[in-house]
Amino acid sequence: MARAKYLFICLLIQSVLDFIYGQPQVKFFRDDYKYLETTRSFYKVHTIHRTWENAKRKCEMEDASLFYPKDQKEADVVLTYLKETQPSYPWVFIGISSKLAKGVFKTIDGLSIRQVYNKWGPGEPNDAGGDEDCVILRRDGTLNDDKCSKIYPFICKKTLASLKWNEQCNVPYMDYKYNEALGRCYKFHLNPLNWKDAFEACDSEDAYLAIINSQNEADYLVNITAEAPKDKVKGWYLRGAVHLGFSYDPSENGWRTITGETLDDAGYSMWGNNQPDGGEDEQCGSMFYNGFLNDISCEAQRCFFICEREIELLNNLSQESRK
Ligand SMILES: *[C@@H]1O[C@H](CO)[C@@H](O)[C@H](O)[C@H]1NC(C)=O
Ligand SMILES: *[C@@H]1O[C@H](CO)[C@@H](O)[C@H](O)[C@H]1NC(C)=O
Ligand SMILES: [Ca+2]
Ligand SMILES: [Ca+2]
Ligand SMILES: [Ca+2]
Repeated sequence: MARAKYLFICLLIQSVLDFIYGQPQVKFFRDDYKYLETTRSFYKVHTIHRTWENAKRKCEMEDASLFYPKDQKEADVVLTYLKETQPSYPWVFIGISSKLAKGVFKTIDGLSIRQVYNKWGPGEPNDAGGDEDCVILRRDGTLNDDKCSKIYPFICKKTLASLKWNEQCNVPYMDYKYNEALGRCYKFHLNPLNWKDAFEACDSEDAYLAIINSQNEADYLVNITAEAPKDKVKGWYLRGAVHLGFSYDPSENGWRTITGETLDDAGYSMWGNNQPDGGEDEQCGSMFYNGFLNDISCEAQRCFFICEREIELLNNLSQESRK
């Protein structure tokens, strides 16, 4: 009896450890990426067309890379996926170019095209007009060199093997930081977006636009806002506020968190001077860098934002293992 109990506890601890340390087995990268078992990788078809260079950069921003097929098998499964999701796309940019040396086609990670999938279409590459340095993959599986400045759809790829698991926060992103006092993880996003896009960005990371539930949490958000290297981010965006997870709900005639609570019930409702002041033009929520709340436009203003994530599941498991 004692032995059986001992065995049971060992098994329980083992399964908890497997769960905690075996995280890369959890085949999750982001909500908007599709996992394909054949190649043990995640893919996202980007529907906003971009130049080759911008496509490459966009994938890097998502902690992924511009897709190119490594071999026939990968070309087949990804084209099948593309045709399922975007039946009308004739081709996509892929991560192969001859931008560095004319006529020498290399993958974005420096391999010669001969080491990967290199099934050119008839007569290609032809460097038409002397200006075709970026490669597209057509629906029929053939490659063509085309102008890098054209704007086409593209696919980003993340391999399961390259996925790093943030064990404290139980997410595959190392830039979520755990705050012990609050028992939560946060990420300060340094790419300015409007409120709606910021909401989506947090959601795709299995998190949500941060909700302030206490003065402590407000203080912490002010701290991470102060520490973020904001000055390095150039360009046009609204400085001085970060998007948070609340907005005006006309049906309730009041402000609600994205989980549906009033600000008072959530635990923090310190508005800035004269805020909210925007009326119908400002029906989404933000925080001034000093911690006071501000109403802000849902679409017109881009600014930084903070995502918050609970790590309930891991906490529950570690409580189990202590029993
Ligand atoms: C914020 O930073 C200050 C100064 O570094 C520190 O004393 C305080 O404990 C921090 N507050 C929170 C909630 O992290
Ligand atoms: C974790 O535990 C809390 C209460 O202890 C419970 O409300 C919650 O549903 C649990 N979460 C999961 C994912 O099991
Ligand atoms: Ca061509
Ligand atoms: Ca919170
Ligand atoms: Ca305002």
